[in-house]
Amino acid sequence: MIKACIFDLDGVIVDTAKYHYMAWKKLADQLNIPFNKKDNERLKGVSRMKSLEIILDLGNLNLRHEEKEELAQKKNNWYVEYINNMDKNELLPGVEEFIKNLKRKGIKIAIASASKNTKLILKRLNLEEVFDAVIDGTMISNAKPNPEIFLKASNYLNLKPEECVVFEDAVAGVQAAKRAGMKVIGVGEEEVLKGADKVIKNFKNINFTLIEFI
Ligand code: G16
Ligand code: MG
Repeated sequence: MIKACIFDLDGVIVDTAKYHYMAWKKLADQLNIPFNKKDNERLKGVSRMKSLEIILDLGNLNLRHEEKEELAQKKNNWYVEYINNMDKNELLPGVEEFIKNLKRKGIKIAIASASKNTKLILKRLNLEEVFDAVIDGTMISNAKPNPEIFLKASNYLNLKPEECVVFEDAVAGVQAAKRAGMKVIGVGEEEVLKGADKVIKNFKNINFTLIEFI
């Protein structure tokens, strides 16, 4: 029986992907590296440093660790500026209602996000107090597709992996959830999220039966 829903943040609860893209694009332009929306798809669910390495690869640029740290920091400063202007209106369609519904039914809810800015984002969305567990990029040593983040979440909730269902928009996240032994509902395109047990476009008109019969 499903007792908890574990949500990825970027791309599931809120569309921060567009702000990540704006900040990475600004950095890529400064470095004269061609970078477009299609390249950006490869950055979803991936850590900050790994994202930078993908961009540097596109420009065949090899930098020292300290230089990379500096660039990652620069990108993050721009990103934080963007998300500081974000509010509840940027929640993805149907999310708030779905979460309320789960709470009413006594289902635990958690966040498992690679982002080190998770706390700030939840604050901007007025959702700091809503989740029973928040596991973010500052609390893990292995990024998705490693299952660590999801296992930490179920552990924190005192539940077995098979009692949890994960909502993910990234391929790496779907793999991580599967490796954790959890059911996964993909949020996005069916062709992209093939490994998921089920795929939904978004949370509009989605109700509790979705997790009851998975
Ligand atoms: C998110 C995004 C990624 C981003 C990562 C790290 O993960 O999908 O694109 O690179 O967080 O973010 P930050 O630079 O804020 O630490 P998720 O797991 O919420 O999809
Ligand atoms: Mg995501």
